[in-house]
Amino acid sequence: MTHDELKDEAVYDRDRLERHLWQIQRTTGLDRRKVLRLFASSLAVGAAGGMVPGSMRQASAQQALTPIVKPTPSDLFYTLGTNREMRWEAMRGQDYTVPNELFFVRNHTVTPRLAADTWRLQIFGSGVATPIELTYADLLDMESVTRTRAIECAGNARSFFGSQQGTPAPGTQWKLGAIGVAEWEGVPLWKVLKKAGVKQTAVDIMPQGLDNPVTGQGNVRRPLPIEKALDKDTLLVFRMNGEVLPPDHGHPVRLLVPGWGGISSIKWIGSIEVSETPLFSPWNTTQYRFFGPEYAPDFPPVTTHKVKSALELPFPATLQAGRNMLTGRSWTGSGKKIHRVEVSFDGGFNWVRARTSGPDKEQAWTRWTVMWDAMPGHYTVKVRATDSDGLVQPDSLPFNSQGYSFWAVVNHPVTVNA
Ligand SMILES: Nc1nc2c(c(=O)[nH]1)N[C@H]1C(S)=C(S)[C@@H](COP(=O)(O)O)O[C@H]1N2
Ligand SMILES: [Mo]
Repeated sequence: MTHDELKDEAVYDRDRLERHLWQIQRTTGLDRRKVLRLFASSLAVGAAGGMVPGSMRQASAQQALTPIVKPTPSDLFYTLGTNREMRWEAMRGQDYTVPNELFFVRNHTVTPRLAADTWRLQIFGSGVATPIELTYADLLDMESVTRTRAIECAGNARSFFGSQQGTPAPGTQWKLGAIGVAEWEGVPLWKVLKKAGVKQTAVDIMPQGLDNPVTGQGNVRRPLPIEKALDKDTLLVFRMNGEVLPPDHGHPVRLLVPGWGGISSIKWIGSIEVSETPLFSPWNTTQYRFFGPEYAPDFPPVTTHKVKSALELPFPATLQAGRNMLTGRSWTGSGKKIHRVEVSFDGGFNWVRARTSGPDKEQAWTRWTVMWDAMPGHYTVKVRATDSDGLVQPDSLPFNSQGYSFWAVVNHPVTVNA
């Protein structure tokens, strides 16, 4: 790195830090001094007395301690191995989208540091007329579109297979925070595939990441049927919420496959094979399929999400008795809209309608509120959404051995104090 690049990098980190601090202030209502102190203690870089790391040296010291580049303080995230789960209580009072600072991170290995100017995207295989290589500048020269869409991990809410149904599934024990909605800017993938002369006979594509290979499995890569690859909303993304795509979310370029399990949205994309014959990787054979006696015998692969809801409260939560305005969000991957949201404060006996408001964008989510006049005691609060296809969140789900797509009603424990 040259001196100037180092300086840019430091400035970039400082900018991010500023925005991050501002976000924490906003979500917690703490004053700046308290936020700084909290932040310094969460960094563990030995920056004594609430100092903010502003130099490159400190930024890299932090990186050595964590495989994730952005700060992920424990009041905004749960740490789950190489991943970070968004705490839903941090979404209360936020706008429609999740700020980049708060967006969950799901890494199979570690976040790679890739430079945009040396990045290349290779497109090749029996399904294209001519292999091509694209630079970052080539991509930015093409006409881009902006879409507000969710990315949700297929394993989101997996922990409830264990805690609610008594059948724990191995894997990251997410609660409901492995989802985020952002405004993504990118070039529709079909336009890039067209440049390579994608054939009528192509059946699958295989996008592959440039992050470190997973032991025994190679680079992260998951085949996608050509129909979904050519969908007008499947994008090669280079901006997220108006910022350059951050390192942890795929810098310089990632795929966005709306409505599908997050694994399809390959980060740090480096190549795409296009094939006239079906493609396979561990991510569509031994993983990301529904293995279980109550699923079809061919063990269907994970594709579109079902309908889900989350309360913007700590899990478990404590409230004061009296009138409480509860807030939350519901979303659907397979339907177009959220049709209805109902909440039960008595374990599912009586249900009241929540009031939805604001946008309800396709393959994103809708916000809602519900007033609860709460008496002291211990409660299980349940939220149940119905989407525009009439799909209703069930009370329980058939088990699948890898714990994908838990979309049943979640029992949210709430204590109300006098
Ligand atoms: N190259 C690469 N792409 C990847 C992953 C990965 O580890 N490496 N994780 C996938 C999974 S399982 C999910 S849920 C999403 C998470 O995206 P995010 O970290 O931006 O939230 O990225 C997907 N794309
Ligand atoms: Mo995922």
